[in-house]
Amino acid sequence: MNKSLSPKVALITGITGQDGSYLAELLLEKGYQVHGIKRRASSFNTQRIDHLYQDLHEGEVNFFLHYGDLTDSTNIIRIIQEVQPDEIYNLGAMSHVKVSFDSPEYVANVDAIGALRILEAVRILKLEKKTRIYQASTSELYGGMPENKNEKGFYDENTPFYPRSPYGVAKIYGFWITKNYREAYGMFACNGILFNHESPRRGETFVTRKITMAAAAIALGKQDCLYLGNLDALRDWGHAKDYVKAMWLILQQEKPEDFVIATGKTTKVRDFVRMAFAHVGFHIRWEGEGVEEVGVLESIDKDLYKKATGLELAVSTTADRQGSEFKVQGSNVEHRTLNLEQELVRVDPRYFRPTEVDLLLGDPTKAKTQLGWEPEYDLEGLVEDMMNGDLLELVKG
Ligand code: NDP
Ligand code: GDR
Repeated sequence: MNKSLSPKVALITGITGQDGSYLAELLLEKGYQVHGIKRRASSFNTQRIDHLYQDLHEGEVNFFLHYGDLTDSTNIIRIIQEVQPDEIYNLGAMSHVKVSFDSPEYVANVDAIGALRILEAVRILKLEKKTRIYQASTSELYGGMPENKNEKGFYDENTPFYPRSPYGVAKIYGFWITKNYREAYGMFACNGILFNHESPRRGETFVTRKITMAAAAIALGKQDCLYLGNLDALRDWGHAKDYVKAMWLILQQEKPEDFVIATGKTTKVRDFVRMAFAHVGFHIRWEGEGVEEVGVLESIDKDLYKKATGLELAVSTTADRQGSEFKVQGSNVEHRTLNLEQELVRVDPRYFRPTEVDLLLGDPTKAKTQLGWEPEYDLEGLVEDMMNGDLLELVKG
C-alpha cells in the first residue's frame, strides 16, 4: 500500500500481548496506521512492542498507543471515536485458563463484556458500515469433549461448545455476542477460533514457554528442575506469527464469517518437554506414575549441546556413565553442574486445573480453502524458535 495515500487504520486491544505485538508488526508492514490500547501498569508492560515505538516529534508516525482498559466503556468509546478505525482486533483478555478459576468475575468483565463494549461502541458511534471487527475466540470453547468431535476426529466450525473454565465460559459470550451483532445489525464482525499458538514472546506461565525457559536454564546449569501439572494434556500447537496472518485474512473477506485456525496435529505436554530438551541434546526418560512421575536425564549428546548453546560440556568425573557430573563451561553462574539420572521434571499437583481440557485438535480446512491460509512453522520449527530465543536470553544475560 502507498503510505502517502491515506492508509487503512487498525485498532488493536491487547497490543502489548504475544499476538498483539506480532499483529502490529504485520499491519505496519502492510502499510496500516496502527493504534493500540495499553493498560497503565506500575512497571513497564510494553517490552514486546518497544521496537515499534516511533517518536511523535520525529517525522511521519504510524504507530500510536492509547491508555485504556476493556473494563471501561467510556474510554473504549472515546478511543474508537478518535481513531475511527477501519479494523478493530479485539485481542485484549485475561488469557490464562488456570488463573481464570481464581478471578472468574474479572475474567467475565474483560473477556465477555469487554467484547460487548467494543461492538456497542462501534454501534453507538454509527461506524457499523466502516469498521470491521475481529474477536479473539478460542479452542477453549470446545472444552475437549470427545463426543463432540467431527467424524474425522477434529473440532471444526460446526462442533458444539462445552467450555471447561471461567475463561472458556467468558469467551463463549464473546463468541456469541460477536455473531449476534453480525446477524442483528449487519456488522462485519468475525470470530477466529484459534487453537493454541506460541512463540518466543509467549507469556512465561503458559506451558510451552515455561518448558522452553526451563530447558534452556537447566541446560546452562542455572536451574535444577521443572515442575509441571498434567503431562498428558494434548494440544494443537502452532506459531503465533502464522496465526496473526489468519486474523488479518479473516477481515479481508467479502463476507463476515467465523474460522477455525489450527495445525490439525496434536501433541502431549510430555512430548513437548522431550522435544525442548532434545534441542540441547538432552534425552529424557519418564519414570513412575501420576504425581510420582519424573523426567530423568538419561544421556546427553554433547555435539547437539554445543550446537544449541555454543558452550562446551566438560565431564568432570572419569566417564559419562550413570551419575557422571558435567560442568557447563562459560556459563556465568555459580551453580554449573549437571548429573546423569538427575530428575529434570517433576509433577506438582498445584498446576492441575479443577476441570481440564484433555484434548484439542482443530480442523483448519475452511481456513486453508477459503482464506488460502498456510502456516510456515511446524512443531519442530516452533520448538527450535522458542528454544533459541530462551537460550540467547540466558547466554546474553
Ligand atoms: P496475552 O495474555 O499475551 O495478551 C493479552 C493482552 O490483553 C495483553 O496485552 C494484556 O495487557 C491485555 N489485557 C489484559 N487485560 C486487559 C484489560 N482489562 N483491558 C485491556 N487489555 C487487557 O494473550 P495472547 O496474545 O496469547 O492472546 C491474544 C488473545 O487471543 C486473547 O484474547 C486470548 O484469550 C486469545 N487466544 C489466545 C490463544 C493463544 O494460544 N495464544 C488461542 C486462542 C485465543 P497487559 O500486557 O497489560 O497484561
Ligand atoms: P491453555 O494453555 O490452557 O491451553 O490455554 P496452557 O499453556 O496454560 O496449558 C496447556 C496445557 O498444559 C497443561 N499444563 C500446564 N499448563 C501451565 N500453564 N503450566 C503448567 O505447569 C502445566 N503443566 C501442564 C495444562 O493443564 C493444559 O492442559 C491457552 C491460552 O493461551 C488461552 O488464552 C487460549 O485460549 C488457549 O490456549 C487456546
